[in-house]
Amino acid sequence: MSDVVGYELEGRVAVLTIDNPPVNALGIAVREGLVTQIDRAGADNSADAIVILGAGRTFPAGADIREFDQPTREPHLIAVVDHLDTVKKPVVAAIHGTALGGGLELTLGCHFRVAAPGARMGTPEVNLGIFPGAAGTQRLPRVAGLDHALELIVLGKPIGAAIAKDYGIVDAIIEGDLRAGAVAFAEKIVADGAPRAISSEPRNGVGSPEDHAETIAKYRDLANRRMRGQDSPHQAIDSVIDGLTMPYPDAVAADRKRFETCKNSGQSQALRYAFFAEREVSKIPDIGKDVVPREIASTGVIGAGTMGRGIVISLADSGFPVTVVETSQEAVDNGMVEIAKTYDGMIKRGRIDEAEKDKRLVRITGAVGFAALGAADLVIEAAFEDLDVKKQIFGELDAIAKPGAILATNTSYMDIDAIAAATSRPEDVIGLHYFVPANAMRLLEVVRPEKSAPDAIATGMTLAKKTSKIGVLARVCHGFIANRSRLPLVREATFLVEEGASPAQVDAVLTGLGMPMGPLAVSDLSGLDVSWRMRQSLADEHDPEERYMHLADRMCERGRFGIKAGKGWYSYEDGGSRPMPDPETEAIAMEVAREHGTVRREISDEEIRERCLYAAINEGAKILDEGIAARASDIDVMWLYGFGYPRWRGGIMFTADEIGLDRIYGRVKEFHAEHGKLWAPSPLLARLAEEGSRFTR
Ligand code: 3H9
Repeated sequence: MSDVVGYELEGRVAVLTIDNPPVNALGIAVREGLVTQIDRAGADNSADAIVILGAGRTFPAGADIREFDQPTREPHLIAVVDHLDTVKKPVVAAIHGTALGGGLELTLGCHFRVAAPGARMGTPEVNLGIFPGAAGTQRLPRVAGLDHALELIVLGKPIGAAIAKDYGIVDAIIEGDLRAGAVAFAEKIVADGAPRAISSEPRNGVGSPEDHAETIAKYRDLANRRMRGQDSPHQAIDSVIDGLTMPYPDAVAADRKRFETCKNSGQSQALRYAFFAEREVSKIPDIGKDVVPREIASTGVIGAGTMGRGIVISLADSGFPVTVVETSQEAVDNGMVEIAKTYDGMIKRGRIDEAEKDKRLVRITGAVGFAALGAADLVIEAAFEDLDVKKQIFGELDAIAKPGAILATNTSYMDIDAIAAATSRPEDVIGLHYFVPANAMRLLEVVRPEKSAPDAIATGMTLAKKTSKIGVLARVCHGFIANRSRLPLVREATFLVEEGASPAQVDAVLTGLGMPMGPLAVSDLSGLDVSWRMRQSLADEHDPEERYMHLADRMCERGRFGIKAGKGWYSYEDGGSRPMPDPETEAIAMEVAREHGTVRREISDEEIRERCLYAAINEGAKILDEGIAARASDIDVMWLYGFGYPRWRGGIMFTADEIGLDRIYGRVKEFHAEHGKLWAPSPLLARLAEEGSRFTR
């Protein structure tokens, strides 16, 4: 009857089991199978009630997102959900795992819902640029009330079974065997003659938009603040409002049109792309599932500076014992005090309690000298960015680390092959490039040196997962994927200021694209001296034919290191962090322009957008072409998680595809002619543009 929806009788209850691994997505075969088996159960004289559940790890986790690129095939999920209203026997959804999106909407069509204690449910559609499009925006408010429904629909965060019961979404939580419990629940409904609860029929009316004005305004405001620039939360709210002003069938019909518009929007395409990019990133073409990551039972971190401490906290938060070493007891003590302060901050924000802080602190041991790292399975070096220092550290580590330990460096741009060569075991050396603050930022760039063993790399990627991070693999080059692809954007931003734009204009163009902060405000925050030091260390390698960031150097020479100095690209009053335009920046820019023959002029927002973005895209193309990144989407994941690039734009490489590579290539060639060598077009960009092709699939 159906390959993907099973039918069995348990006593006088028909049990329909959706079996469509991995997440029982509600693709066309499942929708057809459900209608067939629901009708069969309706007509089956041996069945008095119906239970719908999911096989394997979960109740359906939503519609099949892969189908969204094709025209919808009937039966639409709305039709399946609405069909349940007509079934005369009680239908019970038995939820385990994650009933998300269309999965939760399917349960709302059922007359009763029971759940395993660990089940989670929600409507995360806004994260895909859509909204619950199978009548969820109509039925959820009727079941859970408008406030709870908007919370789920607009914020897109799943809730656990206990909260779902409080909200009235779940009728009972079943301890123990869910299937048996659901069948017993259905039998009791039949025995009690309990009426079917049909969620398209409002029990106490739904109220008017005026009745709910305050609640609606609250969620509009939350959507604006938490999902800036994103359309779908507002479409979701409009759809909920339709349900307050129209009869159910009309509201659902309006929803369907609205849903199609959302689904076909550029934002939704970008968000769906990001969803799959994020899952693709852990697949390494030449390291298969047969490569077993090494066991990590204990860890060590070298350095208790800002970065080292963040790494220590990240490890301890995920349950790893960690030894942090410094060169003096004073440095160890300072580090431990700062770590405790970070936990106090988490307590203040309500993220953890005192007991949890103590639990995490117990996992952290401070020590002086490397000898304490002899038992660690993984050591992460977070020392000063100096190649000689790092080589020396790795030489010493080599002498004390146990055989098979992973020796990782947190360098953000250095030659890890050279660092690995300082040991007798380069196969154990990898890069683990964290982003500040390391305990909070979700990106982890796992760097793969030439001689690293596949299981060492697999261990790095697994560590990312175990510490709730997104691991993205990069090969060795200066700056790896993240910093190498971002540098050209920052470089152009500073050149544009030299040429006549104000920092505020440059930053406004980039925040206008949806980035949370402009590049110059970010430089002020992280400190202009960081990249100044890097430029100084690379002074010997600078190609005189390449334009140089004289202005950024000059800012540092004048002590304008950013927020910590009270002045950088902007000035900051009274130790605050609110950027204020500073005429001195313009005066310095004019001075540098004069010295280097730069003609200052009025610069359009369009030029700022193109130069900053296209410079990064051109570099991204080179990174891809050289095999530093395995796929264009890996570069995009870096930008989403490392630099706050708006998810609804997919990432820089996806944005490039949407703009059109021929247009970008054309502009890159023009900028090359105008600004010289740094703009040399990527051969890959040239080829794909000529073929009319894309970076991403
Ligand atoms: C929706 O429902 C619209 C409706 O309102 C209206 C319709 C008309 N479709 O994440 P994982 C794949 S929109 C297709 O690694 P986990 C995923 O790509 C949907 N494929 O596992 C991966 O494939 P592969 C609303 C999907 O345990 C594999 O399953 N629902 C879907 O870490 C395993 O995934 C959502 O937005 C899907 N819906 O997390 C929920 N979901 O192995 C989206 C997953 O080839 N899903 N796959 O790489 C999730 O949040 C997580 O996958 C979940 C499991 C929490 C379920």
